[in-house]
Amino acid sequence: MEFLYTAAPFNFLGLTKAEADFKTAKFVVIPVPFDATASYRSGARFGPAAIIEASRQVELFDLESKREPYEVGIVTMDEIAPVRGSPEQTVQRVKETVQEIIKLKKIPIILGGEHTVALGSINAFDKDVVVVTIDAHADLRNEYEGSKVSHACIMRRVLQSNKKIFQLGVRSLDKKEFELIKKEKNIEVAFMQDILSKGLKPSLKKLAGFCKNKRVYFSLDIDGIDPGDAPGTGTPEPDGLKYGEVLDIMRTVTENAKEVVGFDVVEVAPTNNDVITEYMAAKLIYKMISYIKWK
Ligand SMILES: [Mn+2]
Repeated sequence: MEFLYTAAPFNFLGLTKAEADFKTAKFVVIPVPFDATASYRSGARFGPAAIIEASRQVELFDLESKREPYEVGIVTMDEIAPVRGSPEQTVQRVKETVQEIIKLKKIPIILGGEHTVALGSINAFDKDVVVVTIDAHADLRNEYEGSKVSHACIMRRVLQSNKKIFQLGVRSLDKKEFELIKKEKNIEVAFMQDILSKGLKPSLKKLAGFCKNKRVYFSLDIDGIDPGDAPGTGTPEPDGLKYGEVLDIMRTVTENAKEVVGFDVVEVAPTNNDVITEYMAAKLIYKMISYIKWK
């Protein structure tokens, strides 16, 4: 039964049972509170709950589309239990869950958690799916702190699974990663220094070509955004993208892709001082849902 005086339910957007029905939902939000390999400030395990809490404050009416995108059907799953101390097993759990979701022809939305969890989601798809990622870091190390399944290695693992990658906003990487980018044909990078000097437009043009008629998976590491605008993250690199530029990127992806098969928002590590980052993450997820629905 429904009681009087209850607040919005604790799910993405605070939807009622009738509004968030698994059977009819097109989008499935999958929280993965995992941050075992964080190398600087940890706390991404608190990201999913903070994003869900913030999402309950997001206005359901979207001024850009003049519609209420939640009507497409969005349901939030219970959190995936991470295997603490085993990124490999955690990644496997995410992969198996996402495989079930895509069998049902629904679109998974992963809430991280550290970037490693996105590997499970990406691995659930065949190699024809291409990956677009926003990130301050290249994440192309072969190994980091003794592990091959670490937040610093995830795009290297994606590359090894023969998927093509387009990265935007990269401004921190080591020499080997830089050299790999130069010689590897399956990876294209819009470095932040080029975006700052030439504007975003030339990169959007390349991105449009990359996505054209492809099935695309989109991975948003929140640290790709300027840390002045999104301070709640583990490795805040200066001089990042603006919120509006991320919207431009998401529009370019959805307008050119044949289909967006899934996406994630990772590396939100809430601070004790503000709710800016988790609220921005919640809004970006809702905007992405809207773009996919009405592309
Ligand atoms: Mn990053």
